[in-house]
Amino acid sequence: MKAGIVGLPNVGKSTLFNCLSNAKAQSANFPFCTIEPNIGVVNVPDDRLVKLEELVNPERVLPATVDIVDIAGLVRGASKGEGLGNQFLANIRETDAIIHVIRCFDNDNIIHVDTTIDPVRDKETIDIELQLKDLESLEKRIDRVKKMARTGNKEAQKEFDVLEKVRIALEAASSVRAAELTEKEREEYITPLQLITDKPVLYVCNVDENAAVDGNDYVKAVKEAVKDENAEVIILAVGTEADITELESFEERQLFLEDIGLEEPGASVLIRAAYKLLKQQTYFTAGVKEVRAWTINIGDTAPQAAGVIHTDFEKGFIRAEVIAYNDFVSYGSEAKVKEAGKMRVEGKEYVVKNGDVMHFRFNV
Ligand SMILES: Nc1nc2c(ncn2[C@@H]2O[C@H](COP(=O)(O)OP(=O)(O)OP(=O)(O)O)[C@@H](O)[C@H]2O)c(=O)[nH]1
Ligand SMILES: [Mg+2]
Repeated sequence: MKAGIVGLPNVGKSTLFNCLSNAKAQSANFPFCTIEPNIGVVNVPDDRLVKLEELVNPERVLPATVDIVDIAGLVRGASKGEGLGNQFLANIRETDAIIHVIRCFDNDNIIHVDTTIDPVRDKETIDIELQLKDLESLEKRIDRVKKMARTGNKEAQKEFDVLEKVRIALEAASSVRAAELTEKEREEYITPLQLITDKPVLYVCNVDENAAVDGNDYVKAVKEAVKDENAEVIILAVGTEADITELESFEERQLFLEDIGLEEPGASVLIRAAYKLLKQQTYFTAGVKEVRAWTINIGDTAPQAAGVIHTDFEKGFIRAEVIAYNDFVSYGSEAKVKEAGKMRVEGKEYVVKNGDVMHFRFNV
């Protein structure tokens, strides 16, 4: 699963990328510092994993991960080739969700490509570029479908009608995700096109240290502007958090965070939100060798969940032994859960629940 970071140049995208991932991207105070995309793997922070580690005391712990892609900044005209962002929009098209970074801090020393600080304008600039890019992809498809529809192909006519609806929405500067379509129409005709503004989005307001907890007027304006989008807005002091990640010890980092009024890094909150945005959930395996979080789609069955570990587990699936996370924690160990008769045996149809601790039985 992959999330892509978009935004104007010099708003803190690479700095954010560096807060999230161990891969270090170059970040500097000039527009278009990033040219080649940076790709990093980010651990998804999960308190349940910490708890399971305490209880099981395994040799190692492996968290769930999300891939993050940081691209060049987009500017007005990017969809038509301005700046550098356009050639990298392809990298964004391959992602599953968008993290849109918006500058919400004043600082005369940090160059803004459009001179003044106006987060709502900036957000619209980016939206419009992404929408124009989508329009371009959509029109290519429309051309083809139109020809098929002319020959009397009923299916093509149906598709054409749906595509037209979306084209009109895009031309009215609305994103694809906001277009009024039935789930079936979207799934059948729109999802395969991988349109950028169809992907779920999360807004990150990059603020100064003193606004890290409550935000500021810029954040208020962004929230007001997106209130109908049903999208999450996260406040993050990106520059400060980048400084914090440079500190050596956990204690030092914790002290610094407390100092600015945070219990945990905003970057952790962001990653969890992205994970949720990707409609992912976690189940665990908890053995003495390894406690591990596995990523599955919400709604996946037990064999599908087993398949994430190994395809043989799915093919040869016999049954799953399942302990609800809360039972594992309240009884304290697998043995005690079994004693209490709280371990369930589930078959092929079982839909895995978030936090299930699982063992699979299979034939190879
Ligand atoms: N004051 C302040 N400066 C910041 C903050 N976040 C980033 N910066 C600075 O802004 C400059 C640009 O940051 P980058 O992360 O390189 O920006 P970018 O969005 O990746 O820029 P491009 O790659 O050029 O598109 C750097 O000098 C950062 O140190 C912040 O929250 N506050
Ligand atoms: Mg950058």
